[in-house]
This record gives sequence, structure tokens and C-alpha cells, in this order.
Amino acid sequence: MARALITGVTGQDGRYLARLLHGKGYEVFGLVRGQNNPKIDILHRELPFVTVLNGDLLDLSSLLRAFAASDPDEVYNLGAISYVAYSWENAMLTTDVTAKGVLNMLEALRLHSNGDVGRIRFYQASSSEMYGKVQEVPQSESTLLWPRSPYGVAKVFGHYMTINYRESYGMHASSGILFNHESPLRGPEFVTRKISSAVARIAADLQTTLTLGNLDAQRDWGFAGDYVDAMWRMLQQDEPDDYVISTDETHSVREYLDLAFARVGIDDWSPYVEQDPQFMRPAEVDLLIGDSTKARERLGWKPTISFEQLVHMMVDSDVARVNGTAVEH
Ligand code: NAP
Ligand code: F7E
Repeated sequence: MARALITGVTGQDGRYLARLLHGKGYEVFGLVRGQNNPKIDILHRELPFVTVLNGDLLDLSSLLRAFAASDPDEVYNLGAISYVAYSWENAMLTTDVTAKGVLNMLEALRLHSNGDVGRIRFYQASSSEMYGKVQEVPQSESTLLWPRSPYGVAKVFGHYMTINYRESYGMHASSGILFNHESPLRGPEFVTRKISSAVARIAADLQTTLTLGNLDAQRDWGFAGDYVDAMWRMLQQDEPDDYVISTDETHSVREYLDLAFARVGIDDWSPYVEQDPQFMRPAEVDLLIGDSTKARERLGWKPTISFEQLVHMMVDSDVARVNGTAVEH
């Protein structure tokens, strides 16, 4: 039975990935931080097959203990401070976790493998936020990186450190440059879930106003369930590499609002939506659209959920939650 260690197992992607790997017959270990993390209950309830290991990306000794306890064949480093807006308020913590945390994981793998680094495959969760002020449209693996937030800068560090460990030590370390991916498990701070949960509450007369920032930003939004499959495919390749994972379509926040409100029968959302400068960013990423040709050709990967299906899935899930008829995702 292959063994996988996932950091960030309590997050959106960690939960989808744990289920995918379990379905493929893996023994799954998940790193969870803190002395009484409230999300442990979710793991025990929804993913009872995950062996929980206590540890923190900031603490190399805890990572070494997690490697010793799991002795993994594959490691998926999904743990991070991932909310871009928060990264300006906490730039140093973001750097410690999202940048240096990657180095801690690579070092823990190197030390644990005792000179045989090739036997453990490593996945790094890189991000389209690294493109920031985009230098090319669409963005591919060779596009120049120009991050626009402390989060983006931290991800660039993790990305190049992963490449450096691959080149320096012959590590089977791959980096997935994933564009935005969403689901009913998306954190409520991100714009898609903020909108879907507000739309459900507005439809139920529980809320009257949704306050947002920049409605003109454009993102390449896909479904998280599709994207964790791409992570797994990367680690099944003979050679490690870097891959863009995206739908290769872009949509604005306004388009998301159109589809989300229409799903509950509201064609004109303008009376419900306000803008507030507090949700604007010091430096915005205006346009993201990926070119995932390499992943499609080499990994045989492609997205299965369209933008419209994604919006409907998220709104329907939040409507069910509000009505008390929620189903598991
Ligand atoms: P998420 O829901 O925010 O999950 C982040 C995870 O990191 C949580 O499990 C969190 O644990 C954990 N974490 C935070 N600080 C930690 C620390 N000090 N030590 C150990 N774990 C820590 O993020 P996601 O959407 O699943 O994304 C997964 C990864 O992909 C992240 O690295 C993210 O930056 C990257 N990414 C995401 C997207 C996207 O669109 N979703 C796109 C590109 C890249 P707690 O539950 O304890 O907070
Ligand atoms: O913002 C705009 C905001 O916070 C999307 C993370 O998973 O994907 C995610 O980062 C856009 C931005 O995601 C609000 O200004 C408008 O232009 O949902 P978001 P993100 O910043 O793109 C990347 C790939 C990651 O790697 C990250 O970890 O929506 N926007 N009004 C708003 N955004 C939020 N959050 N809240 C608003 O009220």
C-alpha cells in the first residue's frame, strides 16, 4: 500500500486530495497544526481514514517526526497561508509559512530519506498568483513571474526552491502552477464562496447586502476536485516537472455574480451588491488566464467542470446549507 503525507489536509484541496488518494488505495497521513485545531472534528467525521499527525510548517522538528511516522512514498505540500488579502497584513508570517515552510518540507524530506531522495516524490502547491502583473497572455510554464502580493512573492520562493532541490539533489519534486480553483469546500473569505453563500442567504431573506471590492478582476476559475487529480498525475510521471493547471478560460467577478444571482432567480443583482475600498487590494492582479497545453498533453489531464457548472454547484450547495438540506462534497 503506497503511503502519502499531505500538509494542509484541513484545507479545501487537502480534503479533496485525501479522498482521491484513499480511493486509489493509499494510506493517507495528514499534518494538522495546533493543540486543539477545530478542523480535526471535520477530518474525523468526513475523512476518518486519514491518520492525523501533529505538526507545523514553521517547525522543522515536527516535520521530521511526521516523515518518520508516515515514511511516505509521496508528499503533497498544500499547507500555506493562502489568502492573498491577509498576506499584506501579515507579510512576515506569510513569508515564514508560505515560503520558508516549503524549504522546511524539502529539508525534512532530504534528511528523512538519508541520501536516497529519489524514493520520495514531492508536490509543491505553486500558484498563478506568481504571474501577478502578467507579462504574457495566456500564462504558461515559461511566462516571466511578477508577483503582486507578499503571498505571491512567498510562492515564488517556494517554487524556485522546489526546482533548486530537484536540480541540486535529484529530488523527484514537481510544482503545480494552479490557477484559482473553487468548490463548496472553499473558505468563506474567497470571493466565489463569499458570493455563493451571500446569494443563498439573500434568496432566503436572511441578508440584504453583499459588500465586495474590485468587480472587474478576471480569473481562470476551475473546480478543486479536478485540480487535485492533476497533482496526483504529476507525481506518477517518471520525471519531475512543472505544470500549469487551468481551464484556459477567464471570467470576471461580475460574470460570477451574473450566474450566481440568476441561479436563485435574480436577474438584476445591482440592488444587492455594494463596493467598499476595504476589499480593494494595494496591488491587484487584473487578469489571469492559463495555457495548460503541457498538462493536457503530458498528463492526459483536462477539467471536467465548466465555469457555469462550478457557479451552480457552489450556489446550490450554499442554498442547501441555508435550507438545512446540505449534502457532503
Ligand atoms: P486553504 O483551504 O487555505 O488551506 C490551507 C491549509 O494550510 C490549511 O489546512 C491550513 O491549516 C494549512 N496551514 C496554514 N498554516 C499552516 C502551518 N503553519 N503549518 C501547517 N499547515 C498550515 O488552501 P487551499 O485552497 O486548499 O490551497 C491549497 C494550497 O494550494 C495552498 O498552498 C494554496 O496556497 C495553494 N493554491 C491554491 C489555489 C486555489 O485556488 N485554491 C491556487 C493555487 C495554489 P488550518 O486548517 O489549521 O488553518
Ligand atoms: O480573489 C476580487 C479580488 O480572494 C479573487 C487563492 O486561492 O487564488 C486565490 O487568490 C479576485 C481578486 O482569490 C472581493 O480582488 C473582489 O481580484 O477569491 P480571491 P485570489 O486572490 O485570486 C490564487 C490562485 C491562490 O493561489 C490563492 O491562494 O476577487 N475580489 N471583491 C474579492 N476577493 C475577496 N476575497 N473578497 C472580496 O470581497
